[in-house]
Amino acid sequence: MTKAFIGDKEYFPGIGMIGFEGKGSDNPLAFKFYDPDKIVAGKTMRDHMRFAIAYWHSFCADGADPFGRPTMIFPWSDQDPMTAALKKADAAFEFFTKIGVDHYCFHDTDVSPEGDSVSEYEKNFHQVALALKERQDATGVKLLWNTANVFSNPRYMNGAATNPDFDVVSRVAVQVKNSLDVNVLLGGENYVFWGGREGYMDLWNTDMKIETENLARFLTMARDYGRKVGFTGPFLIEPKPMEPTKHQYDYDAATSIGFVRQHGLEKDFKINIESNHATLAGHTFAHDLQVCADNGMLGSIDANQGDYQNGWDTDEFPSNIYDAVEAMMVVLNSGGLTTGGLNFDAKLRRNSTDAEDLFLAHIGGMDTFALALTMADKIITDGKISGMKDARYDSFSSGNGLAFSQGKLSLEELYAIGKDIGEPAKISGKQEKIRNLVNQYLFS
Ligand code: XLS
Ligand code: NI
Ligand code: NI
Repeated sequence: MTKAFIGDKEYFPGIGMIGFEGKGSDNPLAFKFYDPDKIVAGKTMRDHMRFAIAYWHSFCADGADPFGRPTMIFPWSDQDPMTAALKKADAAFEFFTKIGVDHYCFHDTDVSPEGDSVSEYEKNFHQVALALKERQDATGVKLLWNTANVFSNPRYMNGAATNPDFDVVSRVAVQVKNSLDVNVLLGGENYVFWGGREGYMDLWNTDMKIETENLARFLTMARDYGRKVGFTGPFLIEPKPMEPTKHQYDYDAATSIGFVRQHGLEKDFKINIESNHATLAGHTFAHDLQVCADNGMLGSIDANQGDYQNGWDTDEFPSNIYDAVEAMMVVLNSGGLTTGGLNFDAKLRRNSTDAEDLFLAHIGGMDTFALALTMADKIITDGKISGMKDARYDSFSSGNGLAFSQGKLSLEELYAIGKDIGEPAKISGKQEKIRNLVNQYLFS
């Protein structure tokens, strides 16, 4: 592409390509830590991060909240919904290019008008998909994942694949089949299921067994169809414990992995961890990532952060370095993201209304993770902390401990050893020492 925008109109005038200027720069529209071609731990920063932009937050969320009307007037809006969709696509690809991110993610209804009938929905979606393909080809930007929005339309008020009404379940298939077709057309690297209404508001009117079995059946059908039409990447489940429903079936990483295994889907499914969903479930971001990594199920990441005071899914842009360092430790230690990426599932605050705010928000998020990558690499390479952690488990690498970990001891044998040992020596966990070391790595 010779110019930084598509079509005839520039939607972010006055903002050029965002470059790396280093930590001494006082230019707000430049990266301080994200240097895309810099090699860290054997790969470029760009390849480690695989950053993606979330279409829904960046180009659809207009600042409205339950207490107030939209605050953002988009220059790509238009009376005609299809014209608006194409203008929005131009604005989106201009943004991807200027911010220098290689991937994006979308729901069907973010990119294309739903229309008044199934056939209109399909016609619109496929027309927009071809337009997206053209823009992908022109810019080199790729689809990290897409998904179907089966939670906003009123027809999904009682659930999507878990709806008690079969007619609604069949309508979910309309959106998911089309979304898989479009994924294949656009070369999507993953396909996501977020169960935004797959749960319940009240157990008194809910048959959990039927609902969860229907969900598993639906996911199996989607897997089979995806494979049939040539989708080779992983299907991703994105856990979230609640909101919009009181209880969502894909509660957290451990629950979702158990569900996937229970239904024999573990070869095709992995998990997409969103930081703010992990914290909503009462975990840390790193906890849910580690659960996935330990199970070989870490698919992709929705990078954002919540508010520590209210805990909701506030979807803020990530700026917390400690959380990001812990996350990047898990990513690096588990061999890195392969088909996944770091998708900024984050939105501007309602009162962030300048055109440059979308750039500033992403620059901050990208710099946070770039800095975190560098720090995590330093901590891992130095090895002090992992040495201390490993030493805590030394007793399982020889003698009776080794026999135990190899499954060679019966309870009676373990009992005899315990009886012989009597009172074990006290061994400090050294938590404070390790935390102090972390600060030394981060700030010296
Ligand atoms: C909402 C979810 C959603 C998914 C995609 O909380 O994070 O945005 O990522 O449907
Ligand atoms: Ni998400
Ligand atoms: Ni979310």
